[in-house]
Amino acid sequence: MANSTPVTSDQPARYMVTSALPYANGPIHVGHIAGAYLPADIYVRYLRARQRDVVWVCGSDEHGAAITLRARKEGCSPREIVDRYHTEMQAGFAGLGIDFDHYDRTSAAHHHAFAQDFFKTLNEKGAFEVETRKQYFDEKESQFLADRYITGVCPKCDSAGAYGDQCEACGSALSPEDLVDPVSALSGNAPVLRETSHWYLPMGRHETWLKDYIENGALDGAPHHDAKAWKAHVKGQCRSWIDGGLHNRAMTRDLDWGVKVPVEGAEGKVLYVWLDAPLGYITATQQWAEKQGRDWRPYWQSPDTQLVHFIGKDNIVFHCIIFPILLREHGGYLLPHNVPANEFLNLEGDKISTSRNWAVWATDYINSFPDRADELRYVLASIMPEQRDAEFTWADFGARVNNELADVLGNFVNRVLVLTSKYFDGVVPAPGGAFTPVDEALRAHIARAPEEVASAIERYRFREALQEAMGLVRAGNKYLTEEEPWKVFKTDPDRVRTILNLALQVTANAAVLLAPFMPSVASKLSNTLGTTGLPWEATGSDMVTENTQLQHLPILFEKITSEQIEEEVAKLGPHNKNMSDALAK
Ligand code: B3M
Ligand code: ZN
Repeated sequence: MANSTPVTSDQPARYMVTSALPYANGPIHVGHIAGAYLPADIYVRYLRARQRDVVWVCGSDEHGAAITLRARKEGCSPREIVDRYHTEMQAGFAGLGIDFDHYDRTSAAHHHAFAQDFFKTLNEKGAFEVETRKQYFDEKESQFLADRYITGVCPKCDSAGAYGDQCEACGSALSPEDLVDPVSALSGNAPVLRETSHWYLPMGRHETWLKDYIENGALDGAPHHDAKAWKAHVKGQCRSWIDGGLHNRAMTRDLDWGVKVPVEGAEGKVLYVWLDAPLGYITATQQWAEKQGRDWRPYWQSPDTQLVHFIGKDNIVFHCIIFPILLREHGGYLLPHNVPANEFLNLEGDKISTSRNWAVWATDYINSFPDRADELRYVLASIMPEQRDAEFTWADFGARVNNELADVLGNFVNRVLVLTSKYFDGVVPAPGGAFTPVDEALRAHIARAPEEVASAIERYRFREALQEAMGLVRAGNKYLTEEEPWKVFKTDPDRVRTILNLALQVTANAAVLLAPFMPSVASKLSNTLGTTGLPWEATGSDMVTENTQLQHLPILFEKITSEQIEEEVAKLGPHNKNMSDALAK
């Protein structure tokens, strides 16, 4: 971002923020949003509001078996699949106000070139060991089976349908040979073993520094990041993966869709998608820099940059172990300072599933509730699976919109504006006398709220941050109800001037504190109060200027009806022809 505030000693000079590159093999749903995108959007909007130097990139992950399998099912090319979903996913993000600085795609030529160059450097530096091993092979399809081409029972949690590279049920990263009763996802047959050569990453070489990096936040004996700031479940998953043995992991695949391996003897092979995709963060930053006429290097290579990856729990070891190994082996790159992975969001008592159409699709929500992205953002932030899995239900969505947004925030703002209009023609009154202890208590709440929200956001505790911001609104609501300006006006209009001035100050402060969560609602409020553009640093005290003419504000939140809830629940499941057909082909 442009000019940032002066950097204090405990602040990084700049932030490099990424969100997991979604596979371009299906639309975006609320599980994606609550996992890796909304938390990052809240974090980055907050940093922008504080005028920090931050870049946030993402992009479509367009290689990997999931895409080629879908292309095969639909009888089309992988290119057609990725083009469709690259466009559709961006529409879903945009519709929910997910505002990346740049959204790229890994099928782009610039990404292939960079990834190939990165691989060549690793290979020249001896980062790999070429091994010939027996690998599962589908004789009917005459194709080797890796990653999602092979499924079986997860050895860690006994779930069926685990993939060759990870189990979506428990998030464990696997290898095909780990699977119990493996089956080819292509022919359904039991695979045979056949020899093939690949470039393996000998991860065991890196165990010592990795343990220090993850457990102590240290690199080469020097402090790197605050290990205590990493989520316990993230460190826990890394610990068990390391303790389970850091086996050599193939970084190439026998496939034709992907980044071609750029070395002799690798004909017919492509880069493993989990080598290629994380490099997409760097190539997306390069594209951003090119668009902006900026230099990308400080964001990935300067030690005074804070590198943060927002992901779901099934991507933890790829971001905390494999990608750091690759970056360190290559040399010259930062390693992540935090990877605040979220857990999973479940839906109406079941796991979200694209193939079973058990999902709330971003574009569907936008069509059903136009211009109401902020309500979904509010509810997802309120239930965000930060430390454990969470549950989205349409009944809870309706209850939170009605009882929290409409009845607390909407009601408070409406009363303040209606009363100011009724008693002072919509012009902001100056306080009409000395503050009472109750007034001072509210002013103290206004003063401490920004730091409470900021501290929670900077610790990636977005639910807590939202509660603190809404706590200020609740305090304003309570103040208005207890001070009863409508009863006092006849006898003491000056008292009402004070009450409404303070209530307006609460509204203006809440607008800024809520902006990372509900950007559209926040800008409507600021516009009404004449406080548009005031930065985060303006919060904590008076923001609304007396004698300002307040602008009209329509009702902020229409109530959600039980019919609407029933209609949305009825959409779930494979029976919903239009969506499930599109997805389950
Ligand atoms: N495409 C997302 C997933 O596992 C995966 C993330 C890549 S981030 C570099 O669903
Ligand atoms: Zn499992």
